[in-house]
This record gives sequence, structure tokens and C-alpha cells, in this order.
Amino acid sequence: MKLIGTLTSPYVRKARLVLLEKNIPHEFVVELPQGSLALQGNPMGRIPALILDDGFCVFDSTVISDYVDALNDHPVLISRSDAAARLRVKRWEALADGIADSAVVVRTERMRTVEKQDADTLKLHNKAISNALSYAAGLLGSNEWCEGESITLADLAMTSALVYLDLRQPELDWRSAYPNLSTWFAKMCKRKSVIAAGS
Ligand SMILES: N[C@@H](CCC(=O)N[C@@H](CS)C(=O)NCC(=O)O)C(=O)O
Repeated sequence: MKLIGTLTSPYVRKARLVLLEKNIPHEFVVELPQGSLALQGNPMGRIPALILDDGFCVFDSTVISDYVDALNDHPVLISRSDAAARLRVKRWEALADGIADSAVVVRTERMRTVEKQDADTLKLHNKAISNALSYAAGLLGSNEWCEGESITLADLAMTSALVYLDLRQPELDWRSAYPNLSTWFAKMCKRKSVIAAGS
């Protein structure tokens, strides 16, 4: 299978981390959104796109993560037997993707000339990011993992969102505000998969 995407997209990183954590053989093809491979299989031309060996294209990152997790049990990243645990993991994923969504909007807005930037849009999405970080820190508490007793998709999705936030908003000092999140993130950043996916 081939994963199509860029090195910086938080959604692509999440899909890559799932593939790497589960040791699924794949080729990572670096391509911008609307590139030819992404467009071949995904009518929106968005990344990530996962192209299976028979040509079937899987999108978006949530569907890719769900599919790849089902390929083996080493480790199980989204619970199969406990509906409540599954719900909690998927909600963490929505929270992480929400941070990424708002960070992408802020980044897009900031790429405009200052006169063309929309202050209300920036305010709305920066507030969403800070609320989501505070919520995540509260949920994590003193736990070792975002959900349960071992790594799950929740940890991988949050890691992807925070790597992206550090890249695009390095001025945001979320580590001082949320030391528990900072400690957990530092541990995640030492994982082989996270190192392999780069920053
Ligand atoms: N909800 C999607 C979001 C994917 C997404 O927006 N990807 C961006 C790159 S960060 C993209 O392809 N943008 C280009 C476009 O929409 O044309 C997912 O989780 O995969």
C-alpha cells in the first residue's frame, strides 16, 4: 500500500504513525494536496490518501486509521470489545483533529497579507485551540496515556496535532500552561514511530 501526503500535514502524520506503530509495510509518497496520485483516488484531492495494492483509495485520516488498526492486533489502537473505550478514543481523535483544523485555518489566514487577514477568524480559531488544549490537559490529568493503560489512537492523534502546532505556532507556550501535557508529549516524541515520521 502507498500513503500519499506531505511531511507537515497533521492528518498525514496521524495516518503514518498508525502504520508505523503497527508495523504495516507501506510506501510513503510525498505529494502535495491536489497532486496526481491523491486526485486519482480521492475526488477532493486531499491528503492523506491510502492507496491499497488493488488500487482502492482510502480517505480521510480517520477512515485510514480505523482501517489500518483493524489489520492486526499489535497493538490494538481503537478498542474492539469495549464500546465506551472506543468512543473515548474516537473523541480524543476528534479533539486532536479539531486542534489541527483550527491550526490549519490560522496558518492559512496568516499567509495572507496583514490587511487581508480576518481578525475574527483568527480569534475564533485561536480560542478553539486554547480551549481544546485546556480540555485535553484536563482529560489527561496524571494518566500515562490519553486513554486506558497503553498507547491508543488518541495518543497518536494528539501527538500529530501538537507537532503541527509547534511547527506553525512555535510562539504558543502551551507547555508552561499544561505541564502534564508537556511531559506526556515529551515521552511520545521519543517513540520510534514519532522520530521516524520527523517533525
Ligand atoms: N479531515 C481530513 C482533512 C484532510 C486535509 O484537510 N488535508 C489537507 C492537508 S493538511 C489538504 O489536503 N488540504 C488541501 C485541500 O483541501 O485541497 C483528514 O482527516 O484526512
